[in-house]
Amino acid sequence: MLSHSVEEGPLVNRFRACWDELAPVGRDAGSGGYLRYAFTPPELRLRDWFRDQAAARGMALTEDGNGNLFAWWGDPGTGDAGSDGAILTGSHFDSVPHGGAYDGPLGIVSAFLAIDELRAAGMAPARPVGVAAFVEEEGGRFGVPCLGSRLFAGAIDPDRAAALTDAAGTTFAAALGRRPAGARPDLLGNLGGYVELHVEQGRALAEVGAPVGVASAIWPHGRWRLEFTGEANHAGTTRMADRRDPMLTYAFTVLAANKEARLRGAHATVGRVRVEPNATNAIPSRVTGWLDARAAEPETLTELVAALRTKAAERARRDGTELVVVEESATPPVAFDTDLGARLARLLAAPALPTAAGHDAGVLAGHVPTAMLFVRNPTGVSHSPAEAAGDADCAAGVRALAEVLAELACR
Ligand code: HGY
Ligand code: MN
Ligand code: MN
Ligand code: MN
Repeated sequence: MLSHSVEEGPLVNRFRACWDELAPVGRDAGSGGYLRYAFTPPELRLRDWFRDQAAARGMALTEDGNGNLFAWWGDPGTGDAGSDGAILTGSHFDSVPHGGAYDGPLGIVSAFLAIDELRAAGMAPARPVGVAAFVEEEGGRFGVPCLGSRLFAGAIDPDRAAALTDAAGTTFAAALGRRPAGARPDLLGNLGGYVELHVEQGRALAEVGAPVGVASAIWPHGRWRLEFTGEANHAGTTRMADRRDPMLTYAFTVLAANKEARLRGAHATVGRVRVEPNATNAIPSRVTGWLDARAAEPETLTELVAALRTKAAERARRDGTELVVVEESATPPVAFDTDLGARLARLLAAPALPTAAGHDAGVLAGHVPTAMLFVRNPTGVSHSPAEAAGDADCAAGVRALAEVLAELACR
């Protein structure tokens, strides 16, 4: 059993050395946030870093034809290994625009360092241990979150994924360089569990004074594209009574989303909008907004979105505009494997906490026993340059992940 007394100093220094390598990759000098979109130069650089880390450890590297990378400690078997299957850990490299440094990469760096800790403690894998880098977790380039893990798990049609486009019209298939392979039951069937380490995207651990926590659940959540269509016209010569201005209906809908969410203790955000033709002196022809809505219970989420659609449709009629709502992605409630979660909470003497953030673990949880570890974030802020995690807490996260991998996969 890996001793708890792994000295902070050397492990913190190893973490910091790793972290300093990645810190400049994709960092925006202006905001201090990260621009790491799938298959763009910064993310490709991180993929190279992943391959180098695997090679430096003599770990076999596999790719699944969907853009996901896997590095293996122990021979990655194939076929249905059932509960004795491989244990996978890891996370994602991509970021939201100007996102934080830790959301994603922390899970991958911690996985490699945890394997180093296990090897240094003289351990060997009784079951293959894999490190995953799942592509397009944020949906920041192609619009569907957890795209890589959804493809891997067969949770999205590969043809739909292939045709997704970025702002420049490049398809996912073009960026990937092939039609995505889609579901990989040969790999998935070989997994006996998935444990993802992630920076906490909130302040619960800071408030209870714990460096590491275990996830108990992920709130159901989804994304809806709201297309408001009106009539383009001159901003100066068009009388107010003659307008069919979609910006009005859009603005009303954003305020209504906020109100309806607060009424239900749910979360609703419209953080992304596109205006056409987007001219100061032209009434828009169309305004497209993306709703991100989440709630602790699926019924609450369904009710929130239904109420919003009704209110927005009524307002559209009043404004003489049209509204089309398209669900772009939906994530049902994720209940992590309770036995595994309880086992890890006991093993680590760590608190269990729910999250409203989506993760690749939320996708894998539908297929293999899955758990998540969180590392304290003193600011509690995420999807922002203000996201933070202390080196000592990150080292504690590495140690915790090493304990978990020792417990689940080593002898
Ligand atoms: O959006 C999310 O919840 C996650 O950070 N991708
Ligand atoms: Mn994120
Ligand atoms: Mn993340
Ligand atoms: Mn003019």
